[in-house]
Amino acid sequence: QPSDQEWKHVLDIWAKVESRLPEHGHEVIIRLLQEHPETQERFEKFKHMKTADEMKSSEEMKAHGTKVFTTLGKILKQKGNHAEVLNPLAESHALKHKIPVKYLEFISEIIVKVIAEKYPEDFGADSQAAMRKVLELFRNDMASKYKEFGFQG
Ligand code: CLN
Repeated sequence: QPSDQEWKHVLDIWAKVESRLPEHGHEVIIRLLQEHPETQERFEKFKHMKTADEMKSSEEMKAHGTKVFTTLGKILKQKGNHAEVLNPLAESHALKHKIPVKYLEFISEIIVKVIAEKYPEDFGADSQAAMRKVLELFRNDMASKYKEFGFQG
């Protein structure tokens, strides 16, 4: 379990992320689809897109990035007591969207990378490690819900 200090690192950097949440969420989605093209196939509404420029100018993709980051922020702020937000997310990602846990690992790494690029002064090694740990907790809890739903992920 992450310590109080680790949660503080995570929530301090997240407060900065929130100053430009739609932009950062959008960028994470674009980078995910570019670096892991297999993830693009899971999105009916994005799989036809061919170039990064098309993705950058897509308001629909920005809206999706906003949704993802808003939900992630809600989860982080629960400091581990996140079942109420996480359970419905696990259900939709397992049963409806069929998202392997591996893809959650992909997006976690990209989240850390993008934040590190945007806030190099405020997201040092300790904060990065704390964010990785908290995202791992999120994935582990998603994975155990997946099992309950009978999705191997
Ligand atoms: Fe996701 C929809 C939050 C990672 C694929 N995702 C949603 C919705 C979120 C949300 C809120 C709308 C409500 C719902 O369906 O439920 N996603 C998150 C969060 C994370 C996340 C938070 C992790 C930080 N999602 C993922 C990926 C995966 C994926 C691991 C593929 C690559 S990243 N998510 C989807 C898809 C939808 C969705 C396919 C449905 C999109 C649509 O057609 O509207």
